[in-house]
Amino acid sequence: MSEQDKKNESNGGGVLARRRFMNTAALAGLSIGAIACTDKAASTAAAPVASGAAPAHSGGAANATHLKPGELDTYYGLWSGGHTGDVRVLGLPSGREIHRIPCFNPDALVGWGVTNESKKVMGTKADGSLRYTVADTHHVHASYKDGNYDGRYAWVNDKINSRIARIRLDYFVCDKITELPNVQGFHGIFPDKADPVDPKINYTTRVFCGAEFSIPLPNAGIEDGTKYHSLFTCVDAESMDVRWQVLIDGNCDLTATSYDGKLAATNQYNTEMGVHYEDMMSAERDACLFFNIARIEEAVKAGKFKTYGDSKVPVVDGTREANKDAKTALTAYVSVPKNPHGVNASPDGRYFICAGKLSPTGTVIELAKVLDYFDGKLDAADKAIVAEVELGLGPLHTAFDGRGNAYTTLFLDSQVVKWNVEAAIKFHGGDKSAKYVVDRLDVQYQPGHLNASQSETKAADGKYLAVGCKFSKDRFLPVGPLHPENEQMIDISGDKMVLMADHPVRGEPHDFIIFKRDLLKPKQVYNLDDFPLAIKDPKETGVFRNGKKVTVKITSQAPAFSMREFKLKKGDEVTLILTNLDKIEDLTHGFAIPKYNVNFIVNPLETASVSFIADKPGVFWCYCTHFCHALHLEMRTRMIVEA
Ligand code: CUK
Ligand code: CUA
Ligand code: CA
Repeated sequence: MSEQDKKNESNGGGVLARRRFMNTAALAGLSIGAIACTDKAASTAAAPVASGAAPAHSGGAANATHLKPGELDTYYGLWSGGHTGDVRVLGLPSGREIHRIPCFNPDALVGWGVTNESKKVMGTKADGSLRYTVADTHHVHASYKDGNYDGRYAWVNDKINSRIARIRLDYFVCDKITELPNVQGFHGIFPDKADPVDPKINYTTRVFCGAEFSIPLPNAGIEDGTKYHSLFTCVDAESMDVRWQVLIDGNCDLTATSYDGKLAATNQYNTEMGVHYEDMMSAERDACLFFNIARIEEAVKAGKFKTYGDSKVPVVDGTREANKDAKTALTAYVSVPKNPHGVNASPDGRYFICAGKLSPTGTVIELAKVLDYFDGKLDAADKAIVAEVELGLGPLHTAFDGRGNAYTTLFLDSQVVKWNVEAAIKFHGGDKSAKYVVDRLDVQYQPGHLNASQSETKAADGKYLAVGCKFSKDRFLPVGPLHPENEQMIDISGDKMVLMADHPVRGEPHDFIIFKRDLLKPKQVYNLDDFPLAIKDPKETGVFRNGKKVTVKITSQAPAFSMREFKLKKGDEVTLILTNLDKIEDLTHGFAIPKYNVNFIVNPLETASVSFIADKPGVFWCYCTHFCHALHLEMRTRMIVEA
């Protein structure tokens, strides 16, 4: 621990002299300076390695991420894939990447964006080509039942094109994508955990989506930013249709939901409605904006909404002006310090925590008091704040261990700070002897998200903490200008945090969740009936012609396709359907057509199809691209296109 850290601890962690935050004018320079400052980073690099090598409380912690060959991990991690538009599946504590689930972007391994089925999920233009091929995923969250993950679905956002993708966790595939209307910069995402009205519905039925950027509505080219608006969106968890939206003041960044289903919230860093960054940080405080879900749904039912442009989605009014009367308000704006980044729900169900980012503070909001406000029992929503304590520089995201402690990343300090929520509330209440900072750990470097095992569930178990460090600098072999990010695994089972491992990861993962492996029961073989186009018997295969429209039906069973050759005529409009009749686990085949830009796989008992114009005459060896058998190279069929 550095001298300064000792000093901080000795004064209860409340006064962070070195970290005392700068005034507005210095801020832009500070954050850029801190990012570029390799000196500071290098000088702190040695400490955690030493402490990680000799963990005080458990001799094996440093090796706890190492699994012997053949050993399985005990936790799943679902990681946002960042710009690759997919969701990465990790095993933890090893940090091994097991799978990638393509969602928003094409994927060459499985043929995502190549097959008709995946293109239908992704969305196409009139000419059949993909509507979008870039994405920026940040946040992955999964469906709940009784306050824990139920293994049905996970959702991930695409910030660039404002899309939400759903993943079926039985097959680990994306099955639906919805583009949100009326918004830009869809960022925060969180499923609800119960119904606000019906106690029998103790599972996820809605997913809330916050839009970060404000735009004119309708989106005409207007320069005056004071005319822009942001919307908070509710998507139906089953149909993936957009149920409703709320017009708000300010912006939506991240999203959190309460365990009773009554409240959702988003942190706002731009209550100023600035269009340039200095305007966005001009106010000393912004807000955590709460949504009263039951009242919003009542308002929608009662027809108190409008619509914008082509969208039929009902939009209710959640602006400050329209929600002054707490007893009827749909929204409550709780003032929190400067440009907060992140809002997280504590596993005991009592608090939402916002991190200050441009203020060195964490703010604890008591949900019972927010409900009191909506009942008209509290005159100002701001009174729901039960703690606002200094944590360190650049606090971003918070995770929980289920033992009353919160873990917050400090972007500028390159640290994780462990703090006790009840002690922070006491300290805030005037008991200056309450030491709420429990521990600090240097991480490498500039951490964004962190999450603990089961953190955002009632079953938070406080074993592992993963930290997504945005900069890796000197932690890996140099590979040119683009550095990987550094995902670090920390043992949080003791009082002191112990750094266990570094893992390089391709940018930009942002957020992730970690949960016990027995919460999922994935299937490893498909069911033929899952696919309307399935070819159930090799005898049904052949070339079926209807004028220029041709359907090719083919099956695969190692080491052969059901047809050794098939004939087409130049100009045919072809749909090729392939069913893999192998029903053995792990027996996947591929199907590539040279010069036709086709490659996709079919897993056991899966059916997939592709459509193309047979515009090039010749012989084309369609071959299996997935190593399946000793005769894998021999597994081919000839596509003969006659001129
Ligand atoms: S934002 Cu990325 S580090 Cu999308 Cu959750 Cu904070
Ligand atoms: Cu079938 Cu390789
Ligand atoms: Ca601001």
